[in-house]
Amino acid sequence: EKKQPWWKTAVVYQIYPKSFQDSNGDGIGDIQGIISRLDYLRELGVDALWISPMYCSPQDDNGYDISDYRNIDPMFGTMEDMEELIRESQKRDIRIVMDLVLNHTSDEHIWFQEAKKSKDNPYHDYYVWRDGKEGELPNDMRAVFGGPAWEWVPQLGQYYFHQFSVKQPDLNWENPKVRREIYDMILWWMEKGIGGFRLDVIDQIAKEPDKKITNNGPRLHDFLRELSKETFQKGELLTVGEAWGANTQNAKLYSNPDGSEFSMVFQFEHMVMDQQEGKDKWDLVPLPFVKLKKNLAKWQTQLYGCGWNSLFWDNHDLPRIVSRWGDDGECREMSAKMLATVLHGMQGTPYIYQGEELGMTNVRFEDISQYRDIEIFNMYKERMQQGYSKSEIWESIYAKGRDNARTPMQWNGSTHGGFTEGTPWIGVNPNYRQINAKAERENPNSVYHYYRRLIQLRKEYPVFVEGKFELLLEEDEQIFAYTRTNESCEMLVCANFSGQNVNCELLSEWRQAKQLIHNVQGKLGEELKPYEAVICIRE
Ligand code: TEU
Ligand code: CA
Repeated sequence: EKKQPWWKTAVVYQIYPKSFQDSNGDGIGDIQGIISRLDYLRELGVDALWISPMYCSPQDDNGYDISDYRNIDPMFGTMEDMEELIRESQKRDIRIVMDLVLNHTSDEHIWFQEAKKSKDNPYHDYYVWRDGKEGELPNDMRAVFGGPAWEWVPQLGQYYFHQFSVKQPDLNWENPKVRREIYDMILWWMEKGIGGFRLDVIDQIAKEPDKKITNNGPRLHDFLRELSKETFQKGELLTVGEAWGANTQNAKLYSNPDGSEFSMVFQFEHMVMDQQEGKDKWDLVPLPFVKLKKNLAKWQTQLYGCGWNSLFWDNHDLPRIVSRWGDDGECREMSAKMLATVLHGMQGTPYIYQGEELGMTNVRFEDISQYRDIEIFNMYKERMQQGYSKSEIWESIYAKGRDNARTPMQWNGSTHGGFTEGTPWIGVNPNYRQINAKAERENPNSVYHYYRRLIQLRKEYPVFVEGKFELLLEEDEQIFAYTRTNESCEMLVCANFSGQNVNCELLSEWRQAKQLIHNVQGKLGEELKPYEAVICIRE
């Protein structure tokens, strides 16, 4: 029998390097900064670090616009620093998962610089071009960050296609030479001892703009199988595709246990539920809680035995979960622990986004100039022109702006939260004096120690990894409860997702069971307190 791949028992921690730890006072997080915090991460107990892109980049989209895949941006350090990070992590049994952006490059990448010189340049066909006339776009497709998806290049009399910013031209995956370049680059990183890859917007590589197809193009899974075979399958890697277009059907291909594509996929069905259907993420509606539970349950049951889930609430594109679906005021600690409990109790590989383990919150800057994200700027401009009210736009930014997740990591109560001795590239959340890693580590009842315990439990009890999932109290408007079961035990995860006391009959059956973790001191009562959460087990 094949032994279980390491990533099935792993917990991954995501680092947004620009905002994690600055080591040289320039206000920007860097590789030496990460190295200096490895002991913290080791203490937390995580097995792998997914680090957002650190390759050379003009930083139009914070590194998701790569100008050289084989070099580290000087802002983050050198290749020697990177190799040191890999070695130092290995010493602590932590693997490095790199972010790979393969759908597009920066317009400053040498391939694009060449490509736009002439139509017969050998690199021209590395990108997606259409003939046309100035002002007459090939079609009306829009870019994710606003504006048309086509950009005119006068000297060629052609448009290039970009699903993201103008400075992120799409690569042409139809061209076998492009694919080969990418495979060689990946193999080169694998030789350096990389433990895995997160593949940015991977469901968008097989675009067919003439048919207005962006994600899930007809050739997508052929491309992915080839990619995997030529690269990942030569190692024991954790690979996770980011796919906003994933559903439970295609997720079984992405995460096929035969290893033909990836280890797992990031899917977002549960992340778009608090927006108006058919509209943008900025168009807010309250979270439909019952729908959320049923959706997560669907992923748990449909992938059981034939796929693998990634479990996450947060990343660098999403608001802070405690502000989003918990209560970042009075019940901040309780609700942060509750959210962690229901997530880490499920089957899959859990991801923790930097600061989530401290219960870090969204930020409310007062002036647009304090923000840094291109997506926020473009939305602000567009919606101002479209006549939205200022207050409506600000509520959207406060609720969903990507900079909520990108303010610096809060290490301690000193100036700028211990993130930098200089001026941070984006402001620190003013609540760093209360919420920071030092305070959390010193307090045994903190969110941080609760996360540590959850991570340990996953290592101690195989039922976390293999147990079958069953949703209980499906229609309940406040309680999120489910069991996980294997041959030797049954485990209950039960949480109050609301700020009210709620009666919970279920608990009487479990009162004698062993409590593995509980965010309230003492025994289980008849009712759950606001955001109370517990995991118990019967062996
Ligand atoms: O994000 C994919 C993506 O589609 C996002 O732009 C998403 O729609 C948006 O953030 C929701 O607000 C990935 C990266 O995670 C993101 O940081 C990059 O900007 C994007 O790809 C382009 O590379
Ligand atoms: Ca720095």
